[in-house]
Amino acid sequence: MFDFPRLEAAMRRRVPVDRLRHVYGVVETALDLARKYGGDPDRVRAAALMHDYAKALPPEELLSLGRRFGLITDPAEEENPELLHAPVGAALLEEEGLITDPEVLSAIRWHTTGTPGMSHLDQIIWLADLIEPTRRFPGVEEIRAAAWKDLSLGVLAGLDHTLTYLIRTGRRIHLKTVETRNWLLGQLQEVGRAARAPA
Ligand code: DGI
Ligand code: FE
Ligand code: FE
Repeated sequence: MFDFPRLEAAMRRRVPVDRLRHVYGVVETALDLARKYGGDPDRVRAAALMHDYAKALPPEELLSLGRRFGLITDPAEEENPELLHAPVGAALLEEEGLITDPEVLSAIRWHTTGTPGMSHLDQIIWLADLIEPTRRFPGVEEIRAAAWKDLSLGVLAGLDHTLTYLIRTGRRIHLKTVETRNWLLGQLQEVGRAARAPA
């Protein structure tokens, strides 16, 4: 279903070697998560391998491609065009005929902000991107621990970390990041998997 040698060659053309180390970390972690929580290994591998396809594009090019594909949805993208590497990457992969599978394209498209209603595969890729072995930042161990307890609790811990980081560093928050966090919190509270601490 996926031509992996062709996909790897396309990644090597577009993405520098240090970023490829992260990419292969995401592949391994995403496959580990899929072994624990389920998921089609070929789709998981394809989405993980290609998720940062547009990461090396300069900001002006991300913005112009974002405009061409109609992917600008939030002022945060003008302030930080790097946010567009996820949806632009998915659009380029589709246009170039490298990935046609809608589930894989969705996981790539939403791998930075998430989206309310994100699928199981979307969640595996979002989380693997944050916790793969080369990621080292304060708090990553807590997110890893949550990830191996419960996939969605891991994503929630990751979103909380990202939101806290964005506030601490004075950045604009993309509306999708907030919407995804609130959606996931609602889902988890509904089934009693997330508890609300007293104020
Ligand atoms: O591409 P990666 O570095 O592997 O990881 P990623 O696709 O998750 O991108 C991470 C970057 O995205 C990081 O610099 C924080 C930024 N980011 C994520 N959510 C938001 C955001 N930046 C802004 N301004 N607003 C967001 O909501
Ligand atoms: Fe990324
Ligand atoms: Fe990444």
